[in-house]
Amino acid sequence: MRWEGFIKIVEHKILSSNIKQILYSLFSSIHCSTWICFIKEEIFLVEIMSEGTHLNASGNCQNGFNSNGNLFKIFIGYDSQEDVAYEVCRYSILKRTSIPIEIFPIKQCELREKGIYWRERGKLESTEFSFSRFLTPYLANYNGWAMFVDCDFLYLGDIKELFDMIDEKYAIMCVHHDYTPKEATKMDGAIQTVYPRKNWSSMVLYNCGHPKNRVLTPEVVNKETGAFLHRFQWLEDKEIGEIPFIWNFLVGHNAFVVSDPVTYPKAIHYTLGGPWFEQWKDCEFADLWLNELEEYKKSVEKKVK
Ligand SMILES: [Mn+2]
Repeated sequence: MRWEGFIKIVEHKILSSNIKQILYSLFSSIHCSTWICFIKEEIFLVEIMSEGTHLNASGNCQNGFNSNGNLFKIFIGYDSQEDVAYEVCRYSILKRTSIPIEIFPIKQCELREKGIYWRERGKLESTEFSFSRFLTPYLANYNGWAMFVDCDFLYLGDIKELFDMIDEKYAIMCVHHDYTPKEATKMDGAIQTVYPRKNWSSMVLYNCGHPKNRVLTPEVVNKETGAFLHRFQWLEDKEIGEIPFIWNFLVGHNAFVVSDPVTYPKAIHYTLGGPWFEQWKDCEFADLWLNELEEYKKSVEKKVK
């Protein structure tokens, strides 16, 4: 069979994991620029392009495939209080990605059932994924690069741009906020704490295969302090790469300067609470999130029909 030109099939099919594995190994072995999105057992987008392949700056990632041949995994922190935020965040990523990705929610109840997560929820934990997020390298089998992101994000940019920034010399990469929140409380009254590297852990590219990240075993994630984990104390400063702030644009903290278009967010982070909460329905960039919600709802209706 010969693929020519540009074929774009938008499909929504349930695949068994066997078929998924076969398809995946086929495409990855012939190294054509075939872009597939698998979400769990669903394949819903296939794009085949004849144009050349892409190498990122470090030269080891092709067409969004990790150097280990796996798809780029994205873990989104899931909170049962903010289910709709998760859905819209996921939708906003999938809609704009031009590389193959897999998205998984980090659900505390599932991790508890599997015996991977057992720590008691502390008073200072404002979400269900406050600590479970640090299981990202473990959940990715300490293999390749994977991203963690909070559910209170709205993506306006293509994940490929983030993926292309990956630099193998780092153990993790994230936005280095210089951030002291002015607000005493966040969302529905949870206490806001202030600490160095606040908000750095809300969106992180993890080099899961980096030896230093082996530290993040379930045992460590379940017992270590918030300071150790959120400040990345298992790493040296030089092992933490930097990503431009527009990829973790903090509503209420970062500013878009009209005269400077590069300050426009690629990923909006509604860190104080987003429009899915009544009290934040008029916050900055609320309209963008609400529009995305409408689009997401329509896409669900279409699937049902
Ligand atoms: Mn957040």
